[in-house]
Amino acid sequence: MRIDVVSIFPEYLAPLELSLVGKARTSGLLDLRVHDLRDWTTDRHRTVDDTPFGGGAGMVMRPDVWGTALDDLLDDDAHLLVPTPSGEPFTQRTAEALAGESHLVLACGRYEGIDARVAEHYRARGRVTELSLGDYVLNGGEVAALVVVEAVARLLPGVVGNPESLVEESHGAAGLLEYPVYTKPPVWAGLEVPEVLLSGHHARIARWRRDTALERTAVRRPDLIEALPVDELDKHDLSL
Ligand code: 6GU
Repeated sequence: MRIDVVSIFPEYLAPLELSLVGKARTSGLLDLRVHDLRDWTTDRHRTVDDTPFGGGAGMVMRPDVWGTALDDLLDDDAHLLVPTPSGEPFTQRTAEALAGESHLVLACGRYEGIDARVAEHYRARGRVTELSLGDYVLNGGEVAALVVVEAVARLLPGVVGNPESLVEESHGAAGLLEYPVYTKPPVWAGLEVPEVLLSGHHARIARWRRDTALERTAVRRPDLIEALPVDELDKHDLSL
């Protein structure tokens, strides 16, 4: 997969050299390039923003600079992603869909955002998705780009060493939060690991994990319980 990230703060994307994503890059599984938007400016001050038409606080990113950059980076296969708090929710389902793409281009806005004509223009020419991480405001799209790249890259074949670790996690196919996990020592700070996990009884362990996942999801994310297809609940689930 190829990913291009465009930002006026390319240094913000430095963590993408670390850990799993960094390894995916050096091993050739991921061709990730970070670009400085100001490289596409032509004026002496390398201007990327201006005051909003209609008035109001803050500055808006100019469409002409973004247009030059995106014309260079977008090809017929590319999917343009624009992180913005007014975008559609970015979820594990979004990450799964994006992991099947061959080329993503992430346009990181700052200030009050990017002139709306940029998304409109490229939507008429190819695929464009404006994405939001959640209901809060960040200073720019860079942190969201880190999130999107990491969530997508770990789904690419070969990036996560043991693909089984992708199976039973929160927001996976079960639609539940993950069950709590424990390791050694069996007693820590006076707290014991739940006895069933030491029992070696695989069916009881599976049942306990399902029950705790359901309980925790009901308390923390009742919206996810509401969204569960009733036919995916078994008799024991319904007794909880
Ligand atoms: Cl994608 N961008 C910004 N600037 N703020 C956000 C966001 C994105 N998602 C949640 N808040």
